[in-house]
Amino acid sequence: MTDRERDPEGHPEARYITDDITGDGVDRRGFLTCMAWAGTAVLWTVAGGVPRAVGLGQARELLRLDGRGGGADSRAGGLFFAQISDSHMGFNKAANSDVTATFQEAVRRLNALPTQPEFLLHTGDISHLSQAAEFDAVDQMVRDARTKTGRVFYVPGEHDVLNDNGAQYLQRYGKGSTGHGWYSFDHSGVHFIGLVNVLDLKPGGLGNLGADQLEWLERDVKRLPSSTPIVVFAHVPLWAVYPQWGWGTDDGAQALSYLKRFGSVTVLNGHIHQAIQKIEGNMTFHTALSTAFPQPAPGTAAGPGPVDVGAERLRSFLGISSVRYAGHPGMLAVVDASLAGTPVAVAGAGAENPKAKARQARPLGNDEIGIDNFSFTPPNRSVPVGTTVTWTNRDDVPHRIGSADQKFPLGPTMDTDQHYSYTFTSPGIYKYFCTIHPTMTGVVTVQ
Ligand code: CU1
Repeated sequence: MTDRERDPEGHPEARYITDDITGDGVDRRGFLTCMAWAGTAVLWTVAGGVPRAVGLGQARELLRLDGRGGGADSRAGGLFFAQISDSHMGFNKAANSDVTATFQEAVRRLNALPTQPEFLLHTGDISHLSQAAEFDAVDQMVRDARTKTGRVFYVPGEHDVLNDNGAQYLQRYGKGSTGHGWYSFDHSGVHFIGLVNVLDLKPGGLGNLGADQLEWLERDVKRLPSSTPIVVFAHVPLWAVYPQWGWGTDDGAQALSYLKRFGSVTVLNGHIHQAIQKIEGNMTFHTALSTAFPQPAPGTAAGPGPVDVGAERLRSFLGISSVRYAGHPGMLAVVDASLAGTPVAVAGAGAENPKAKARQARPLGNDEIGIDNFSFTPPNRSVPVGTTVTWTNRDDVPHRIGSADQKFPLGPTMDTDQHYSYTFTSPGIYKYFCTIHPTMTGVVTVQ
């Protein structure tokens, strides 16, 4: 890590990345990695491309979040909506043994907002294991969320398309969408675009949109005047948050290139379970908190994955976002609120998961490959012809073994402590990857 901590405005927790850590040429100056100060939330305003953080007290004044009405809101015909993400219904590990309760709390928080949102966006990982009962539970609970239109707009996360290439997701949530479930709609003069970047993932790659979706996107925005405010939402960040952990989208830059001419573009993502914001020109990028469990700040742990912060602290890591357009050119605001009503917390260095650690400490069998902290232990294995190799998932999230060049059958989705075995009967080099987290790669050499 070459990011240095500095304190731009006297906020001790503010941390900016000042150097380009990934070498992909993306300017990361001003990439804010922590928004954990200023009451329950931080609000950003953008004027002339210069981000300005204001405390919640000022935010209330500025954006009338106190619900007293009038003011900037009605004068400008503003739009207010809320984002919820990564509910992981069905998850029941140490990091959160009751994701139902925290989801219900998120709904209560939404219902307690001083202004009723027009609608909700859910940016994916609705379920943890793509089970029908998990989707049903969220569908049931989300009905209690009060919005002006009663609508919830979804995009899938990788956990929602685990076993069927997204067929079930599409059947449940994809009405009126194109391809694997992408779509756009207009509301209050804002053009919303829901993208799918969790399917057809390539070995060693990141999130993926694919040629069909890119073509559709280019066509979708062609007819719009550049003054149209745009909101793009997708599960995996469309920008390179931390590619080492798969937190980015391979062809995200191409998608964003179609939006460069627009005066106001807001990009909303989930997936990383923490609020990270970046502002680049007319584009604002923002990732949402999860309602289920936190994940570590980029590079502060052996890998991504659920962090057990203890039941007492959990709710300060979880939350919802609300987004408001005040209608002024270039002015927009995303506010994160934790379920605890306290400052949003970030799991930093030293964050760990004792149960996963203990599981991963077990010595591996002779022909066993461990899956620990989103990597293979060991990543390269040589075995004699006829060996049955067994992969064991020792993480708190599901993984799935796929051959990089279709030389052996796709394994099942493995939850914690589940296995996949395959007997290699001819010599060769067998490259494989996790089809859910494609940055995870390994090789079995059969001699
Ligand atoms: Cu994986």
